[in-house]
Amino acid sequence: MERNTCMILALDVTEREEALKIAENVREFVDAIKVGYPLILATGLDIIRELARFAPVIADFKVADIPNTNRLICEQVFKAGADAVIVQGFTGRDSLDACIEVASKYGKDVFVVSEMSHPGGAEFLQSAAEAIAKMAVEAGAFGLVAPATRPERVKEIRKIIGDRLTIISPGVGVQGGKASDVISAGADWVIVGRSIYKAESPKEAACEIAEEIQAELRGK
Ligand code: NUP
Repeated sequence: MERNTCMILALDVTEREEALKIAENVREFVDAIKVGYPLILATGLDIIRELARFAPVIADFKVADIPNTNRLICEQVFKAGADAVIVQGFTGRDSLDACIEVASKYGKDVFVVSEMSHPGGAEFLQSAAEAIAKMAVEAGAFGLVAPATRPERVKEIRKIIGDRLTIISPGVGVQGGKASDVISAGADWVIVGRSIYKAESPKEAACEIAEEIQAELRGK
């Protein structure tokens, strides 16, 4: 995944046509498109290949099962044409290893959730975030998912992992996070969903956030 705009579109719409139209409209402002259960359950796994025409696709399945089941899930995801998969870290090293093993076979990437961006993400998961981040480094993951709603936590996580992993950060816009803040805290990419796909003009909304990120990067 090339780092140009530093933005990933979270495409949580449930209509195929709408998904393709938004992806085409905003492609110049995003480095990847993240899809998850809403779109895939509504339209089928083939949507991954259709969207891959516009940008690399990250499959956000937050895979969280025993190693064998994780392996089976990741096989399906990469066979369907995804460039990366998002998995949970709390299930432990063996479960993560299974995902990384499959990803390596396909030459693809694994992102591990270290801490979630919603208020409940601080309830149980936050206390394990540092340990999950360390495990992700040791296991050879490509990156972490860390919350744009808590830039101070992204900073902490960045200190732990150094430059060994990339950080993709959801929670910008509707959840309250600000793109420039979390980029300045150490995230490599922001993930933006509703602020783009629900906007009157998704293209203008994406352009605005992309400009905010570029201004922040220039100021560094
Ligand atoms: O901690 C997380 N928070 C989060 O919002 C991990 C995620 N994967 N996400 C996803 O990012 C969430 O499922 C959605 O697809 C996207 C954020 O969307 P939005 O709040 O910008 O609409």
